[in-house]
Amino acid sequence: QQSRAQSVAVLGAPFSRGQKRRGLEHGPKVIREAGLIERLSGLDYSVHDFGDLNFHHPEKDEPYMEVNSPRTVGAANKALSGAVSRAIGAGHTLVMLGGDHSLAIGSVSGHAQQCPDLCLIWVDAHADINTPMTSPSGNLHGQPVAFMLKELQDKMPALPGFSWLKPFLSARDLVYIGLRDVDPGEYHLLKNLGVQYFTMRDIDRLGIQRVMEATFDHLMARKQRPIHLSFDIDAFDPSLAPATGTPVNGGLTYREGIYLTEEIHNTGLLSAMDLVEVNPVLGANPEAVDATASLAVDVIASSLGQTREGAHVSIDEIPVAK
Ligand code: 4U7
Ligand code: MN
Ligand code: MN
Ligand code: MN
Repeated sequence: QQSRAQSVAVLGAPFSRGQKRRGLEHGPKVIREAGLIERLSGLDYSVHDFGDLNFHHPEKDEPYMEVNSPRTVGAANKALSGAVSRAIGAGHTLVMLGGDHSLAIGSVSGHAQQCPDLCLIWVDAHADINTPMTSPSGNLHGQPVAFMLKELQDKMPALPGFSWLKPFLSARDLVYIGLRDVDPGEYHLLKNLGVQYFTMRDIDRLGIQRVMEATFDHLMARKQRPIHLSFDIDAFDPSLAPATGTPVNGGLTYREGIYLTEEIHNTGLLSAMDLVEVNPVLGANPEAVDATASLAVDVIASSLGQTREGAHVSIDEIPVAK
């Protein structure tokens, strides 16, 4: 029997300025409408829905070097970081609903404030480790990991909006799963820093089960520690998660994604998670949006203990026939 935190905090972050398309700000709404709160309540948690953060956007936010909206993204993440830190400090397991993936800066840093020894599992088609100088797009949702890593401190310019943030994570405390679209600068960083990563090719070769074993062996080699799961819905194959901004063919199957999250739950160490990059505006039709949002709910529920076996809620005995 795994120990289970009794309370889950759900926090929406309706924010999309880490990239250029609109629609990601509606992510929290469509994930809730797909039944998230009911599903988590059915898992025997007390669910605290903290609602959606209210982000204030500065009026003028000129690009800094090639980076778009630095002040807006920096301020949103500062607010998110504080909210996440408070929720985790109050004893909740935190679920952050994005929004674009730049929000992981605030979410993981707020978590790290309460749990300095956390480790990070990043499930994504992309590595999101561009620095402002390597970024091909200038979009901050492709850069959040670079802001976290201590090893990259001297590679990061002082971006307006980010003076509140100090790098807090070591490269050895991070594992990627699902990569299949990595930029040249990112590949260089992954290799140079010796980051542990499993591409879709590695999943083809090893199978998701051995990938998960290797992930936990790497992260928990010395001791057990709290897990932050940052889940970008574009890790899934676009046939399953079409409503997202940067789809890449050849992604996770439904069963690989669910197995991955079941294994994370089974560690008993999940302390916070992000579910990001669900963009209802980019679905070709309502069915595509519903499929993507309901997949997001499945991922969250499975991370928090929903099982295919059916054992997530225990009953005392079967009623006797009358
Ligand atoms: B996401 C990209 F260049 N690497 O930096 C970039 F390919 O949060 C894409 O993973 C980033 O969805 C994708 O802009 C960010 C690009
Ligand atoms: Mn991605
Ligand atoms: Mn991402
Ligand atoms: Mn994306």
